[in-house]
Amino acid sequence: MTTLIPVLGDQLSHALSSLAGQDKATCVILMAELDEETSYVPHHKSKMAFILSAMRHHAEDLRSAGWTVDYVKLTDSENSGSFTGELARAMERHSASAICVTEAGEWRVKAMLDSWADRFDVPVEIRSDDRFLCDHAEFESWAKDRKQLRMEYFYRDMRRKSQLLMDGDAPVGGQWNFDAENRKPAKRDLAMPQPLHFAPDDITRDVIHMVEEKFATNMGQTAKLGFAVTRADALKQQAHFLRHALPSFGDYQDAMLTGEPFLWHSILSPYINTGLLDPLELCRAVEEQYHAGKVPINAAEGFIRQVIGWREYVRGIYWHAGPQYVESNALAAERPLPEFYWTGKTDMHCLSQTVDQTIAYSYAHHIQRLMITGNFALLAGINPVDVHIWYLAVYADAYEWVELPNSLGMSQFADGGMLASKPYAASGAYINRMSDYCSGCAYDVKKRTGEGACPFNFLYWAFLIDNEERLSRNPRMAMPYRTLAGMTPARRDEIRHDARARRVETHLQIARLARHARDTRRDVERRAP
Ligand code: FAD
Ligand code: DLZ
Ligand code: SF4
Repeated sequence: MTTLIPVLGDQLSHALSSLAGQDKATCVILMAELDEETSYVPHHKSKMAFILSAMRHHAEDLRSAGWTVDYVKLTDSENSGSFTGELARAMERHSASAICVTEAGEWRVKAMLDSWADRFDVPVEIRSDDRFLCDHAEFESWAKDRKQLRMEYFYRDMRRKSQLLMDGDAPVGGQWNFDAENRKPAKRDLAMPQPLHFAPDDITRDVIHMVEEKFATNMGQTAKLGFAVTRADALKQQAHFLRHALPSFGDYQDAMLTGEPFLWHSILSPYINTGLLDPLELCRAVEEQYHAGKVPINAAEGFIRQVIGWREYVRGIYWHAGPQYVESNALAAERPLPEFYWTGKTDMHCLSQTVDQTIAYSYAHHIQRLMITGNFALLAGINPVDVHIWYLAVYADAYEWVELPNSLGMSQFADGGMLASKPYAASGAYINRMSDYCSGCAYDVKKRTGEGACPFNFLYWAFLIDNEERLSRNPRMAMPYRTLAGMTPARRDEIRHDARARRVETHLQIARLARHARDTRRDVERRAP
């Protein structure tokens, strides 16, 4: 009587629900590197190397803990390339009489898991993923009968539920949210923390070699790969963050600086999302730092809000919205993604900085993703599916459940406001306020139109003009639409003219890799459940 337990690449937790209460003597854990997973989008090389190496290390950890692990490598000649195919082969190898698995993190894989009960003639148990504070039923009951789903109210419930930073029924510090204090621009500082760099061991070197060989044309440089690939090392980065970066995390959460990809961010999302770190354990450690007087409330609350607020909320939205969420395109944006998203070759300094560091590290922090690459795509009217595929491919922490609501919902407003109350659209003035990018740019951030004007400026106003019908009644857009109303028709024409010219240029930059993204999109659509 053998129970087969498939463990997916984002389920690298010892406390995974499918392992709970199992008898190690009668179970075999199945882990598999799969063509299907390495190719559903053109993943960044570092993202792939990180996940595959973390999987191999986790398999070793599980063996050390007494589990039997059957591990199939990408290069194994019999590898069928799919979860279902590998499960079928393993069922035979082990004469398994039952399957137990933790639910999948996305619709595509959920459909696969749901098909197993019919496909295999043994009982299939799918357990819920208890690494989240809020399960599907709880989110549905929170969302039910609400006219608007807003993160802030959801977050307060999660604070009450977890009792993080609570004083009885009241929030510690007398406020739920200290975000207003978290918008300071940063200055270069010699004492700026840098994340730990973990040198590749033999396992990681093998994986890097395979990735470089098999995925030579994918984006990225594995040479700079410094991610932790074990829980032990991820815990070191967690401790390093708590000590060195968390105290200023709040103040500089929205800041951007040339040549500084990490600032005071945690760089923990790849570890949280694969399961190497436990989000609640991390939040309790952050709370402890606050109670020990080592970090201010705006840092502790700001960080905890990202994790039990935003992270849980976007997951709730992903499952609530259903598999067709990916097709939303409320602003009817249809232009393809410019090539510079893959190469970094653009004279817009904010964009080249963000894309270059993405190529180097498979990392950009939230405001770079939202207000630089996301904002540009929004203003330029790029098709949200192309944008989604890009974000899913390029970041080491990207899985559809967390990436899609952030890119399609938060940054592109393609869901028409299900997730965000207004589009995160901004002109160059915002970027200039929050970064030092503009001083090293070919464009003039103060110029709105004409030769040398910052493209974010005329694209911003053109975006408002183009979407007037859809957005002008949104109370949160009242201010910019009042300004627009004060513009003469000639001024509007000038803005439109510049935006059109820039979009023609954008079109000319579309090339091979953007086509690849479109092909991948078709592939994703074809395989959608
Ligand atoms: P920190 O700034 O240190 O924040 C701490 C933690 O809070 C993060 O590790 C993460 O777990 C959580 N967090 C913060 N903001 C969010 C958010 N909006 N949604 C979910 N969790 C959040 N995050 C992903 O984990 N995977 C993605 O694929 C992803 N795609 C994104 C795409 C776009 C367009 C945008 C705007 C945001 C996206 N985010 C995504 C959210 C956020 O940008 C990253 O979580 C964050 O940059 C990770 O870096 P960090 O660990 O240094 O985060
Ligand atoms: C992202 C990823 C990659 C690149 N490769 C694998 C893999 O080879 N095997 C695997 O089990 N998981 C991989 N993953 C993570 C999966 O895509 C993730 O577990 C699913 O999206 C389920 O949510
Ligand atoms: Fe970006 Fe415009 Fe500033 Fe250049 S001037 S860095 S394009 S915001």
